[in-house]
Amino acid sequence: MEHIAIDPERAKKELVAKYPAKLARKRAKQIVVNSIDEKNEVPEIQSNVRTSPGIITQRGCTYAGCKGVVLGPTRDIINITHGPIGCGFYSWLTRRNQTNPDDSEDKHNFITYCFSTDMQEEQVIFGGEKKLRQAIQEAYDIFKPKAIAVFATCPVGLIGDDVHSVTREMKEKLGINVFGFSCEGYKGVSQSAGHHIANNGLFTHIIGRNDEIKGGKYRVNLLGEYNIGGDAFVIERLFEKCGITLVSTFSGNSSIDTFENSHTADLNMIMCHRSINYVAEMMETKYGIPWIKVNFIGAEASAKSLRKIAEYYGDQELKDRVEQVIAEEMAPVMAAQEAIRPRTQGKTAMLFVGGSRAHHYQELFTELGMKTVAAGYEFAHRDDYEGRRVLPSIKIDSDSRNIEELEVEPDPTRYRPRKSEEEMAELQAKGFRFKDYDGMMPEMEQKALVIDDISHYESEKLIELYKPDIFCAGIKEKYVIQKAGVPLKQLHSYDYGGPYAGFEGAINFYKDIDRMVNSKIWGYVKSPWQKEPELSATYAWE
Ligand code: CFM
Repeated sequence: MEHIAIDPERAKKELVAKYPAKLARKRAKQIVVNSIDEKNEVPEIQSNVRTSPGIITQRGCTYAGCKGVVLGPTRDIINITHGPIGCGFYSWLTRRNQTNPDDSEDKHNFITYCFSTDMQEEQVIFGGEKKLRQAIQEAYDIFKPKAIAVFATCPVGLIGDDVHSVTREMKEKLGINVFGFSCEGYKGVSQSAGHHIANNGLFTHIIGRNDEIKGGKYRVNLLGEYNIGGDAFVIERLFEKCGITLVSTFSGNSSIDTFENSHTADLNMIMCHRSINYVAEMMETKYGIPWIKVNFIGAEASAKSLRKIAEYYGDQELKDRVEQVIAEEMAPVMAAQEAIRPRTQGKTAMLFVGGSRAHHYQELFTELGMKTVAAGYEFAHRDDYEGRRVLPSIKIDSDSRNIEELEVEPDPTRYRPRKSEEEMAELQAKGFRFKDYDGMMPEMEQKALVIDDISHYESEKLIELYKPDIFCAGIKEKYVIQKAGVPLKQLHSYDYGGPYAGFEGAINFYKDIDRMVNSKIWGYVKSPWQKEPELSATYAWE
């Protein structure tokens, strides 16, 4: 069966045909027809550059990446948004990161609260530091938290409030950990800048404050798993079954206590490379913890990742345990695949989401026998598309230079290589890869379309050209796409569904996708342009 209905080169031309010449030229660098050569290398794609004004982008802001994405899921830090109330309100519980306060002794859970300094005109004119100081004091008096974090929004940067001096002062005064983030929304081209700022803050203010070693023989951290829809709970159960101690997860179902001694783990595993690779890199330099890329989205990928951990430790007991767990978990997965695949085989999918999931979820579609005909990230960098091998050739532009790169040195007393050079070399000789990520494109089909920072207009055009069986994106796209008769699966929030991670998550996903792509309802949807005469207009530049 021919999955790609139209010539992707033609599709690419059509996507940019209506744009003014300069914009069309720019977008053409961000839209690539995939081609993989013998060395597994793929063409260059432009990414992590500013969105052109006038385009309706899927992207969010730097504050969203810092406060919402990386720090948001931690239950016992009080996160205060320093800014007008809207920034706090619209980032309040909009991401489905779940947490289990029963996991810690104090049962603190501040995720359900929305803390903001509610900046008014008066503060914008005369400065907001005084109000921030009061807000920190008030939050402390009411909740007695272990830590308070402050997040700067756009006006804070514009008027020059110094969140760092206020947090330093309050840390001294209250005797708890108080720290700030200069994550003003405009700081970068997307939320990606906010991830980096958050990583720097975690590393500077939290990681390494407690040297106590907890847990058994195999102690690991999971980085870049945010417990959307309960994914982290599934992965935690898996590790437990295998006898692996999860020292900390950054930052799904997490507590500040787990971050503080995360440097005692012996292996860092990265799920979402985009949002947290900086922490892994810095922990390796400072403490000597190696990192590997894993993926717990997809049953096959989950099995592969568990085997990778066992191989890292090289311990037969762990290897046997892992194989036993995989065998147990795989049985119901195979049964579900057998039942559902006849109904999903050969159908097509498109994924446009974030900086990681557009890649990982292709695994689940493959397991359903479905083809990904087009995919792209909102805000990822070239390494997430083309693999880390292109890192040396990425040009650092002024927007990236805006974000601080921390100078990290090996810790004089706590740096401890987890494996000797010989052991590392031996593992590598067997094909084990440290600090590596191949990116999305080498794993996609030849000729699939890869689109960075897709616009609303381009999404609609793609639907028209390809008529995929399912489109994966977020709430901003959902109803526009569904009005065109194509079901949309939200891959940020899971549409109130999930978990989708691990083996049991894979089964949930198969069932949800089966229901969506086989529903007859989409055939009855008439798009507005099918019902009413088309309105047309011309652009001023024509
Ligand atoms: Fe990483 Fe994420 Fe993602 Fe991301 Fe996000 Fe998210 Fe995402 Mo929404 S951290 S890059 S900034 S996997 S919130 S849990 S779903 S866009 S693909």
